[in-house]
Amino acid sequence: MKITEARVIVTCPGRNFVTLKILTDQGLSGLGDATLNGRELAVAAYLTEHLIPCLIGRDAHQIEDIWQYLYRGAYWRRGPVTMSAIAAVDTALWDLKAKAAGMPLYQLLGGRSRNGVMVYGHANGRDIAETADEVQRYLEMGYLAVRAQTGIPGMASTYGVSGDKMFYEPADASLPTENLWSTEKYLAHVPKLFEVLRERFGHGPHLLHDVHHRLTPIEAARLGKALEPHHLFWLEDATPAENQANFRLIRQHTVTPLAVGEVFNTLWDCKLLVEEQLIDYIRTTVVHAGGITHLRRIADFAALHNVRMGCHGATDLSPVCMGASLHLNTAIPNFGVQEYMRHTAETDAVFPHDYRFSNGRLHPGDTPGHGVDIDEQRAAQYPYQRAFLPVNRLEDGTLWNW
Ligand code: GCO
Ligand code: MG
Repeated sequence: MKITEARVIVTCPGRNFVTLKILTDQGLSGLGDATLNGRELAVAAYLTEHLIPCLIGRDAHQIEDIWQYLYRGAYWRRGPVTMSAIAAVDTALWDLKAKAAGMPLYQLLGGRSRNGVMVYGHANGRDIAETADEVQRYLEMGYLAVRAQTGIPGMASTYGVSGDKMFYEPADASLPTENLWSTEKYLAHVPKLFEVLRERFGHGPHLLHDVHHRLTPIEAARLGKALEPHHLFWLEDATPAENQANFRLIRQHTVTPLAVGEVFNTLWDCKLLVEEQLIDYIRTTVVHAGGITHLRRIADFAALHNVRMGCHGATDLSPVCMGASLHLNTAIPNFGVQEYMRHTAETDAVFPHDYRFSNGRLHPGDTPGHGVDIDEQRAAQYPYQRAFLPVNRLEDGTLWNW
């Protein structure tokens, strides 16, 4: 099955998405997500200028060899732009192989290990009462796991809280907006949120929280300890993880489970975290960590160390990534949970897909491939619009982690 053509489709049905479509001499085509929030055109150019010319004429079945060619062969390794572009090629090739085999992708990855993929939704409110009402709304929709974020008294904005509820979108301006951050106000408030949630909903539902990289290791340890009575499913990105050894300090102080990795691109970014069992869930994704081929390698390595997968699934990862992720999550032994921020109706119409939500779980369909398509005519109606994620400053003006 020879690759005859490949093209990059950039579309903005409410937010930007970059999609790679690979075509073959057998008349089959495959799709891969290449979206990198706020840096979309860098990945599009990497694909168009540097990867697609190397793909034409190759055998689409040689997924591993093509992966190695694009990774080792580039000499310059890793990084979000490179790995998202490689991921798009890899995902499209797995889609093609599964279509050629006439099977849903999870069959090629080892078959079903479970009946559905548990997902968590995002509840957010301006204050604790509003967040608690939002958690209730998710539980009524059948969710088994909910992430809860709340506004902090004395702070104009904080990560994860917005006027939009179901379709929250952080990339909100054509230049980065500037937010202000106070660690002390945040640390004083968040444990109260989970106290209220456990009082109201009991210990049945899984509750999660995302710190979004804003604490130092010792502050993260303090928060983890304060949250212990409320039994979180996980505390996410408690501190930045460029220095993986930072997590040793958090781990020494708390048994609150830890999740990290949505900004990681390769196994090397999480090797120490996994090997030393400093985390419980690894959040790398199909699109940002080198596709199905590399994410499966991360999942297998994690399985050896009792770390489970908890893939990132914000709205800036397209339905193509979600479809592929669901197939992997269906097959691997060490699945934990999948994040699920719902896409808007406009996005769903551009990317028709066969996965379905029921009873707190997403279910991949049985159409051959990963089950997600693109309506190119519809996509063409939504031209690219530059959009940035915000930046964050401490109250004295120091630039901080957003
Ligand atoms: C999450 C994430 C996202 C990111 C976003 C950045 O846990 O869902 O932290 O909301 O902020 O993906 O592009
Ligand atoms: Mg996160």
